[in-house]
Amino acid sequence: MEKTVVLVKPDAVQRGLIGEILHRFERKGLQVIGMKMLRLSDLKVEEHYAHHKDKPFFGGLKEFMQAAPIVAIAIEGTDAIEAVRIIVGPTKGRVAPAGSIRGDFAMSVQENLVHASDAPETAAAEIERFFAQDEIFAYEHAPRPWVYAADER
Ligand code: IDP
Ligand code: MG
Repeated sequence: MEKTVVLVKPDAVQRGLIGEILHRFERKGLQVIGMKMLRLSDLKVEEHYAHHKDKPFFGGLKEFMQAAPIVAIAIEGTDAIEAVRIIVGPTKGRVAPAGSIRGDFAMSVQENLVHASDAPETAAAEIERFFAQDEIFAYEHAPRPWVYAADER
């Protein structure tokens, strides 16, 4: 089982898409193991988007990410990092495939509704960044035997 992090970005919160986005992951069979609304501090945005810190768009990206609260969701499942990234779709909303969250609801590169961890190391760092230990819940996911074959769980 892998853990991963989704951030519902300020544009999605403003557009009333929190439920729609959460629903995409729930109905896939992924398990929600943590969820909270928060405002991103300067430190957290700078850490989170450190790979873009020197890009010309960083100032605008930071302002966008702090313009409204976000919702952080921790998700667990087999190969969850890859499964979640496929549901999210590629960065540029207007060319993201229909059926993905960005493909169905986004036109922008920046205002693209969701963040999803891209690798095991970033997923682990992002769980620590956004959740305290007691905000991540280990519990039996009742549908698991109906979602996975025994050798996939
Ligand atoms: P990802 O969210 O699809 O993983 P990254 O390349 O990791 O994409 O970029 C992180 C976020 O930074 C994007 O989701 C988007 O909001 C923003 N971003 C990326 N490239 C650009 C750009 O060229 N202009 C403005 N914002 C960008
Ligand atoms: Mg990324």
